[in-house]
Amino acid sequence: MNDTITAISTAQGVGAIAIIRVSGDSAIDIVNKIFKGKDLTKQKTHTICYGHIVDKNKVIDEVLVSVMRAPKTFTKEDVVEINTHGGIATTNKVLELLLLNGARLADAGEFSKRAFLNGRIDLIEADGIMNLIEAKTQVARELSINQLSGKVSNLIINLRDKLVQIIANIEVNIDYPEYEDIEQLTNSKIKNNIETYKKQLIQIIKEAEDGKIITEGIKVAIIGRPNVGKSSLLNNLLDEDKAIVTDIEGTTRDIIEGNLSISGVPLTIIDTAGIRKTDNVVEKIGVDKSKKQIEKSDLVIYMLNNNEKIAKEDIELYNLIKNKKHIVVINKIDLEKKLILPKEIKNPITLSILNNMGVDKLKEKIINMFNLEKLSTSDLTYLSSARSIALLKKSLNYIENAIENINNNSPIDIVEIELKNSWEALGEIIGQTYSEELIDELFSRFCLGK
Ligand SMILES: Nc1nc2c(ncn2[C@@H]2O[C@H](COP(=O)(O)OP(=O)(O)OP(=O)(O)O)[C@@H](O)[C@H]2O)c(=O)[nH]1
Ligand SMILES: [Mg+2]
Repeated sequence: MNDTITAISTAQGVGAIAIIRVSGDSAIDIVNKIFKGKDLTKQKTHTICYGHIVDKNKVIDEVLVSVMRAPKTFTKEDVVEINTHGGIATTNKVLELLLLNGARLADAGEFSKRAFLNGRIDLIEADGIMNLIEAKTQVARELSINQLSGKVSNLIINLRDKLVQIIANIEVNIDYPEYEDIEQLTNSKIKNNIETYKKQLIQIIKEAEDGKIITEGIKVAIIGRPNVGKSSLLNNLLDEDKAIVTDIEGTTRDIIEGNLSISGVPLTIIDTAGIRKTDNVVEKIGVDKSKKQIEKSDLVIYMLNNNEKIAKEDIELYNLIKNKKHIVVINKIDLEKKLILPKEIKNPITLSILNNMGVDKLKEKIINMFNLEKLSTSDLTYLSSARSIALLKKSLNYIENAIENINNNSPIDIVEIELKNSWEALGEIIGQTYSEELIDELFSRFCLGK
């Protein structure tokens, strides 16, 4: 028997109404103890009753109570939702009464965790709930609803199915070599099947990386020496004077962030302190922070000044970013050209932020680099969490091992082990094989009452 949990499911604060959710075997009994109106224990499932929440005989609030009996509920347990008037004092008082009468305060994400453990949702669908709550753009919302509805889970279920067919065929061949009506798999035949399968897996990984961009957005760091115009670019992109711009080198000392959306994809633009050797303690901290931003970002905009000769620091900085996704921009083309671009730095976009020239070209380049135009028009049946992507890649790794074993003419049962490992990694994505800690970890990211 599960204990009965409760939490305030709406955002805490002043509002017209708030919802307090109760789930578990005693949900209806517990609410019935503090409810004055119809006897809730006698109500049919999925009905709403009008009444009052009372503390002994004192009325706490006028409410509507929804009674939903297992199993057709979010958690597959008995669920009661109390619609109270919004406001911190009322909701907290009702919550307190529920706790006094036998409910336990739910952990963050515990309702969703129960939905998962009771087989109502899988882990991709759980991710979908979380992503939907957090979606900031319409594209992210659409992707999340596809995850929530099970459409994305089917991708994995179908992949696993294909793999199981190959595994089953191998097993029959090993265990029943005398069965002649079952196709005898040769190494070359398996190889073809596995190669086709591998292609599909790679495609899903590619799309999942697009999905990650849609839900999490793209982190863009603007990096360059002092005074090249980084803060000017941030302000131009955001269309506001967010960062201080002066002609003094080392103006920006801390990280400044702003958000904008391009083709429905959220971009976080990070303006950093100009990177140079400095003895100033504050500026030095800023420079170190800038270098850390390079690591964290998905895209680096590397900025040079058209009006200055290339410096040793420019080259050092370029070496730091050249293996990351990056765009080279040359700013201040309205001024005399003193910059001679070294051969290794290629395809620059030229800008004069002061005259608002070239920024559109930069945006276009970002759209092309991340395929943003295509993303917002595709059917958005993508995985998107870093966890799923890591597991897809793990699964792909095993497939690659299997192909290598086939090429080396290893015994077929060695190949089969790799295929089974690959199948298990896919199972972890939907939560078919999971450990208790992982589940706790995953659901603790949820907000309270979800
Ligand atoms: N002529 C010209 N000046 C520019 C242009 N863009 C920026 N500036 C000027 O260059 C100076 C430095 O600009 P910032 O945006 O503060 O440069 P920064 O890279 O953020 O500098 P730090 O914060 O010190 O690293 C300011 O005086 C800007 O007005 C441009 O396209 N042309
Ligand atoms: Mg600056």
